[in-house]
Amino acid sequence: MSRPILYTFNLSVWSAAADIARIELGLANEIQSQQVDLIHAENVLPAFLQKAPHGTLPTIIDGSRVYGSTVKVIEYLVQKSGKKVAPRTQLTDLVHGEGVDLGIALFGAQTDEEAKKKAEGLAGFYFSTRVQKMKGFLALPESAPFKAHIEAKIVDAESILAVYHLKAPEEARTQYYATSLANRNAARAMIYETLPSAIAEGPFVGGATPGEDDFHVIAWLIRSALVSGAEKTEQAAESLEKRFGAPLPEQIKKLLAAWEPREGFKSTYAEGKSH
Ligand SMILES: N[C@@H](CCC(=O)N[C@@H](CS)C(=O)NCC(=O)O)C(=O)O
Repeated sequence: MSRPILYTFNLSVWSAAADIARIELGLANEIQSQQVDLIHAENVLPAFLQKAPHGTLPTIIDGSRVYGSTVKVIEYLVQKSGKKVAPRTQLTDLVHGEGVDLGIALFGAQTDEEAKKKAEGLAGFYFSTRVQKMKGFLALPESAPFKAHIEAKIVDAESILAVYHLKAPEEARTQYYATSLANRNAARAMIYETLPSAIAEGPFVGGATPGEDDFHVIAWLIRSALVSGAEKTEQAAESLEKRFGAPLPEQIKKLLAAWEPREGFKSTYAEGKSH
């Protein structure tokens, strides 16, 4: 029988949670990892959607079974490893919550000026490349069953590009900026209140070693640090403090420090680069 495959992308935040877990749980040989390039919209290729109709990363395919969300993927990895890992709590749902969505954190803007900068930067490149690719996929006969799915993705990406290029109506831009600001405030509350109060003895949420929550939490934290300007993971604490204007809670500093030397963390954030 073929080995299970974990589909991930080395710039995707939720893929990072699964990549870290795969290594930390000792499954490097048991589960193959395969890259799906999100910049080139490979998750919307009909060949991928045939296997994984939800079309998001991470995804695990094991025989006829498809695990199509980060929660399901990590739960699967924990079970597969047979290791004793602290089970996930409500915290996992909280870091996946809409209010602290990392897409909004990364692609958001709070003013016209910021939106224009996004248009010229990686975010603008990301969405325009994807739109171009997805329009190409629509022309493929094998895309027919996925037409509605692909069209909806194009509409989403184009609406963000319209904000970036200040072509969206003022009302839509104001709404986008307000959502981005609310996201920033919710992220602050997560880092300064929710996460520290969920850590008991530490350094991990799960205790002395990472629990199921930890794989989700560390990926969320490193992405939040990247949004704060931390290109390297070692800059995470400093850049979060700068962005939020307050010293980080000790629990968060200790959590970040405890992850740095771990194999799953080092292999996922290769050369110490955040994503
Ligand atoms: N709630 C989902 C979100 C997964 C998700 O949105 N993944 C992103 C990458 S971090 C993705 O696949 N984006 C591409 C897309 O939506 O087209 C989960 O936890 O699995």
